[in-house]
Amino acid sequence: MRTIFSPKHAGHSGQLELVAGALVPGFEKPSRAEYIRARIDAVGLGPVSEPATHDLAAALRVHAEDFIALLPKVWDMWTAEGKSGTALPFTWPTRGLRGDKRPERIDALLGFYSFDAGAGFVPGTWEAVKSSYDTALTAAELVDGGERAAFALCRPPGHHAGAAFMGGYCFINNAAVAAQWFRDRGAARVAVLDVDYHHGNGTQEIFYARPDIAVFNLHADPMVEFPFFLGHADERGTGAGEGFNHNYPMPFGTDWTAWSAALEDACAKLANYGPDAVVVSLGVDTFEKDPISRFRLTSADYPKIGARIAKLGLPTLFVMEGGYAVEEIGVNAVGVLTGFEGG
Ligand code: OKP
Ligand code: ZN
Repeated sequence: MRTIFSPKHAGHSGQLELVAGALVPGFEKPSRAEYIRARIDAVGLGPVSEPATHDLAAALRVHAEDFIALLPKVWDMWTAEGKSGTALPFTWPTRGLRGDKRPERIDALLGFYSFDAGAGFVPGTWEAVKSSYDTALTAAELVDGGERAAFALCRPPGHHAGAAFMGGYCFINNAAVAAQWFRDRGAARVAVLDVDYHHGNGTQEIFYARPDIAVFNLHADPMVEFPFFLGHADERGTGAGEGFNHNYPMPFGTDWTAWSAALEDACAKLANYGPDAVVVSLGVDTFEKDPISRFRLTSADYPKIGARIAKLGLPTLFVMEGGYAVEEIGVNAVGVLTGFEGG
């Protein structure tokens, strides 16, 4: 399997996040991608190449124009106000405030276009976000060109980013961009299978009213886990999209036995849907030693995930999402891919 990877991810580094009452170095750090990159060579997964540069047209198919237009400007607007550190919001237009008035200043705009303070900007953030987007599209082109599968080693991740908001370490929703891109290239139906520990709220929101892109999400129960405000089992889609969104919330402590039963159900429904392509939001923060998560998958389980996905027999794009146990992230993420290839 070919991998697309950009060294530009590394510019998104040193950003701070709020954890348990303190601003601390972000869990979503460059070494994550580097461990995965190294593991690809160690197991001989296949060639690794850099993405081609794309314009933002594919992003605008799933994201609002005003939101995308802001992203390249955030850091300059932040420093123009004399601020430094990590560009983060601190005010949000929640219930009782006005979400219809777009404020002018950057700190307010960051709140206007986000749902948490988890997508902080540093000087290299936009270039990394853009390279992550280019990575997803370039890998999607490989699959569209006839490869059975490809791996988009995206960083930062994307599945929490909605049509007009960022959050949860995510800025552009790479998996959603790729799914829509397959549709625009002629796929009649596309499925997104999100196996990250956290609910992919952004992907769900983007496709919620649509029958042509079905979304399957396996994740920790939002009653007790981030992103908290979406991801329940009764969210099944709306209007023409009703019945095309499938959530599998699971409790803390979920192990392979319970998790794989959910995967089996999702794969059966996915196969029945009959998509022309599958986009896998590949998070490995379901791992037992993940520092911010509470599932109990082991390294031996990841190849089994890949093998089950391979059994679908569909053109498959793997898009990297979460996973924060950095020393094992390569073994686990690449384990899914080698499992897919039957090795
Ligand atoms: C992104 B992805 C840590 C708080 C973590 C954000 C989690 C984002 C996960 N104490 N909050 O889905 O892996
Ligand atoms: Zn996650």
